[in-house]
Amino acid sequence: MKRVLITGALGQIGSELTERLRRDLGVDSVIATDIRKPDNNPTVENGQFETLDVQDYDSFLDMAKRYEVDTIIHLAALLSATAEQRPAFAWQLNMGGLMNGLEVARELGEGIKFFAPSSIAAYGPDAEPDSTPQDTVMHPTTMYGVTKVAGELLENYYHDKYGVDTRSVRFPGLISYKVEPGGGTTDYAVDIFYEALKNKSYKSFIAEGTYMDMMYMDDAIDAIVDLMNADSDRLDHRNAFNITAMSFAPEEIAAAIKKRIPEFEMHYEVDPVRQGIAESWPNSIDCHCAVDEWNFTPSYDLERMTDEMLMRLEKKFETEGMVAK
Ligand code: AKB
Repeated sequence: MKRVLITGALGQIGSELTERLRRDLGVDSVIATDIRKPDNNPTVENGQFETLDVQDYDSFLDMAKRYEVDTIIHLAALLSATAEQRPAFAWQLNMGGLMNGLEVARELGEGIKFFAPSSIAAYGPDAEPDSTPQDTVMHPTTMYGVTKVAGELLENYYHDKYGVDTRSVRFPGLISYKVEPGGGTTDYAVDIFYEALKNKSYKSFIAEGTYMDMMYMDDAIDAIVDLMNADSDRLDHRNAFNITAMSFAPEEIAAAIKKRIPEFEMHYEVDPVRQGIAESWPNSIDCHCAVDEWNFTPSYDLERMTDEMLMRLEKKFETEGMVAK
C-alpha cells in the first residue's frame, strides 16, 4: 500500500481509516472520497479529499488513474437497517459501487490491491449460530446480507479470473466514538454510551438475550491494515475473513456500563425490524482462518472497550461543550 483511494471516507470506518493511513503513509498518499463534502470536517480538511459518487464509473476510474493509486479501499455502502427500508436502492448502491470499484481495479492492472468489507450479515438463520464457521451455508434474509454474499462472490471472481488482489473481512458491529454509525442493527452498542453519559439511561431497540459479534474500532482499523499488508501467498480466502473481538447481549454491555456508572438504567423498546435482522445473524463467529492466514489478534474485550468508550466520549463532550453529567 503506497497510494490509497478510499471511498465512503466520511463514514464511521472511513474517517478513522483515513486518519490512520495519512499518519502511516503520508498525507499526500491518501485520497479520501465521499459523495458529500461537508465544511469543518477533519477528513475533508486534513489532507487530499475529492467528491466521488461510486456509481459514476468514469469519475471513479479517472480519479484512480489521476492519483496513480495502487490500492482501493471501497467502503461506500448502505448498512443493514437502512438497506431494509430501501432494498432496491441498497442493491443498486452496494452492488453498483462494488462492481465499479472492482472494474477500476481490473482496469488499473497488475499489482492493484482491493478491499471492500463484508459483514456478519452475510450469514442467515440456517448457519450454525455459535462459533459460525468461516466456510458454511450463507443464506442471508436481509437485502444488506444478500449484497454482502454477492459481493464476496464477486471478489472471488475478480481474483480468480482477472488476478485482482482482493482482500476482505466480515465485520461485526463496530464500536467507536469519533463518527457515529448510521443505519446499522448493531448501532445500539454505540448509542448506549452516548445516552449513558448524557441521560444515565438507554432504551435498547434490541431485545435482552440477543447476542451479536462486536469489535472496537481500533481493532477494526488494525485488521484492515494488517490484512492489506499480509503476504498474498498466505491468503487462501479471497472473499472475506471472519473477524470478531467479543460477543455480547444488550444486558451484558448495560452491566459493564453500570459497573462504571451505577445510576445507569437499561430499558427496552424493541424494534421488530432490527430485532428480526439481529436474530437472523450468528451469535458469535469463528475467526481461526484470519488468525492462521494473517495473524489477526484483537486487543479490546468488553471491559477494555467500555473503559475506553466512556473515557473518550467524556473528553469529546468536554471539548464540544456538551453536557455529559
Ligand atoms: C450493521 O449493523 O448493519 C453493520 C454490520 C454488522 O454490518 N454494523
